[in-house]
Amino acid sequence: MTETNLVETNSETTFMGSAAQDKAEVDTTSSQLSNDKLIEMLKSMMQIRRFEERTMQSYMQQKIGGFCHIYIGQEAVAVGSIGATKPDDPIVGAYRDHGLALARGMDPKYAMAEMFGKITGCAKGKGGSMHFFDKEHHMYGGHAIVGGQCPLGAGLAFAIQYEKKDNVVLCYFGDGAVNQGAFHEAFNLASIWNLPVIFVLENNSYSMGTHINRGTAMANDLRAKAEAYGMRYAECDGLDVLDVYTTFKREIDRTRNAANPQWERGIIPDYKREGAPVGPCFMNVKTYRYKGHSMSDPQKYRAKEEVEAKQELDPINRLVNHLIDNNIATQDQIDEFDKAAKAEAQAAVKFANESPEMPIEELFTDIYVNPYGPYKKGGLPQMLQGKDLE
Ligand SMILES: Cc1ncc(C[n+]2csc(CCOP(=O)(O)OP(=O)(O)O)c2C)c(N)n1
Repeated sequence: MTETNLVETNSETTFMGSAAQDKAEVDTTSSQLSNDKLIEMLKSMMQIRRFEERTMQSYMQQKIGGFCHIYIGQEAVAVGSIGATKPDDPIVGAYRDHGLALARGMDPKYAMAEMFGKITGCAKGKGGSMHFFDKEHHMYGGHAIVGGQCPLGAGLAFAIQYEKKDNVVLCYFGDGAVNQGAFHEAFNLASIWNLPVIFVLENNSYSMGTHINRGTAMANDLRAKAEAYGMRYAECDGLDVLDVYTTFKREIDRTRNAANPQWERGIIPDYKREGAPVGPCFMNVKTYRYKGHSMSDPQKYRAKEEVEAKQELDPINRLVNHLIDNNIATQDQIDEFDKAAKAEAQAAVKFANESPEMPIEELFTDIYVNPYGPYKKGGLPQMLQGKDLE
């Protein structure tokens, strides 16, 4: 592995109340969330933040190999959007997938073990950071090919429509993906078939090191990309979990309701008729990642001041302020939640450390090998039978 590690791992956020964070406010006007739900969302964001800090530390200690993309800064996107789904609504995403998996309910132990390459990992340690998968929680993978998950999202939605279920798919991708062919093909099919899918752009402004304005035509008007396919478009503030939640709740409900009657009638809908709700939606969520593209990113493409300014709007601090200002939780309670999140992340590392390595035989399971393919005459080469490795 040739990656250089330039990310600081010792700097830790403290989650403070409003006195320390004047700028951090959340828009609560449209939110009708119960106090329990708000606290649940805070705990979920804290869980991701503390998990990711431990992930960075473990990476620096070389417990984790390969590429590793950290979700810090984007917690409100996963928590707000997934918080608005039914537990069996499928989700699928890109390689920046830790936050999505945790928000969907994956046990952090299995997530950490996956990155440590251990058999107890969510994909038996074979996928690593970029390929979390959790069928039980309807998390259909992190996918490393930029935009590759867009057709998968459309496919999952097609299956829902075909089986006349009332689920909605959330398909996540970064701003780099909007320039991929797969994105456009998926948009086209989703639109003409009125598929129940929300395409979620986690718009953190940067691809690896390229600002969206340098790499994407019409970057300031992404609505055009939805309009080109006759698709509904919506936006929300990805640093404000309540805005994310309420916007997603509205659009998920629209998608769910739009798809059902057409199944009943068994017809392809004339979804472009005026006022008609349409199934698929393109959701532009404006967010920010505080860390580099991956653990090996020296971040020379953006100013420190820019990152610091965004950190003033930290999504976790904003919700903390809201809870304290509205007497929903005290600072002491918040400290306790945070302590629990830290302990859980630490326990995940311990579990991953102590888990057994993947047995060598596992290298030959869960893969597709065609024994009648190029090896027809001589049978499988020894390597593929595992003999070279005995
Ligand atoms: C088809 C393809 N091309 C190039 C790459 C290399 N690559 C990995 S991540 C990335 C940038 C993607 O950025 P974005 O979609 O904005 O996601 P973010 O990392 O910001 O979440 C690139 C070009 C790839 N994985 N797949």
